[in-house]
Amino acid sequence: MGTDLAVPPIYSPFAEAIHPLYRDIDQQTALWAEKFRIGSDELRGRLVRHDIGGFSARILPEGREEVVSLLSDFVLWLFGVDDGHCEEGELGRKPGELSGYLSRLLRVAQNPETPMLPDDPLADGLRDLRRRVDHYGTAGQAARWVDALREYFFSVVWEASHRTAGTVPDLDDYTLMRLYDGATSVVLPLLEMGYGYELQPHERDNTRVRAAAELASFIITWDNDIFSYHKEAGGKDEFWLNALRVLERERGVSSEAALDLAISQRDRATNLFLLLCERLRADASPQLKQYLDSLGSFIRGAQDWGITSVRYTTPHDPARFPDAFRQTPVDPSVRPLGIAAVDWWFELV
Ligand code: 3E9
Ligand code: MG
Ligand code: MG
Ligand code: MG
Ligand code: MG
Ligand code: MG
Repeated sequence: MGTDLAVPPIYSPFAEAIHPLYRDIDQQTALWAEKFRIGSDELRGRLVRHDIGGFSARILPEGREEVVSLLSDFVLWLFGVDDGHCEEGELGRKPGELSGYLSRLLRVAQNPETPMLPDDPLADGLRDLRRRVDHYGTAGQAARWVDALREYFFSVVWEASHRTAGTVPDLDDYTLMRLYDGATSVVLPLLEMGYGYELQPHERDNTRVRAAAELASFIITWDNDIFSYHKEAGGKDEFWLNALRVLERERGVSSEAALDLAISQRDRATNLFLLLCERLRADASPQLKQYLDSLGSFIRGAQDWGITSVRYTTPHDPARFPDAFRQTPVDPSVRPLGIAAVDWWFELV
């Protein structure tokens, strides 16, 4: 059974929006998962009920339908890796073998024609995803996508080493790992492809733009840790990583107090994100403005999906969730988080 921790309404200044074809997209993703036989039959049966199509339709509410569909299939594929191999599978406790398998998958993403991993459903699904990334994106965006997959894979190997040793990282390490192991950075190239533009490298790699993207990852994964706490604390596995659990251990506090701390941290990150975006918009290209809007849609989409998907509400053992969001932060400050890896964000404004 999950915990009884009650999650209060959290602060979201972003508008709710969803692509009108969300139902079709969700159904197509179920067919795609079946065609490629992603995950075990049991895992796939669960994943296709999680409204991943609705999640993707919220991330790209006015995006090109084919790219929303590509994103939806890709997110399901990511859960095939994250649930299927890392959190619920044997490789999650064998970091060396996991890194070998993920390196082979990465080669398939990079060179889909490579005759590696024959008859591996995740590899076959990845070949299909790569073909569509090539079709809807540029060569540069495809390369960014492969690079982002590498950083996600690298972080889940780190996670697997903690799982193997049964150790919970400190807040500094957890925050750094979480920027990547929530698979948020792999979605970023699809934000561009969804609206058919390509950011110039000097825009995308600008320190403040990168900070805005990292802040979005932080907010999305901290919110996920808040909304998935019930599922994760109640799961079969004794080992699970979550910001609340890290805070409970590091500060020696109750889960209620850890929730308050996590909310203060994600509020401060949200305040800073808004401030940074406002300053960036002052002299941004239309493409950069769209990108910043998409980061907001990604944050809001993850929030709406987080409080509604049965993945997190777990109707057989209901999580105590809010049914709406707050218009004002509980913590209105932009005080640095005191987390070594990310405090530089707060020096940018
Ligand atoms: C998220 O962390 C794991 C990713 C692989 C999920 C795929 C989702 C995205 C790419 C979009 C980002 C969305 C998030 C972080 C929800 P975790 O804690 O293992 O996810 P879980 O659903 O199990 O709580
Ligand atoms: Mg579904
Ligand atoms: Mg995970
Ligand atoms: Mg998980
Ligand atoms: Mg192309
Ligand atoms: Mg989670």
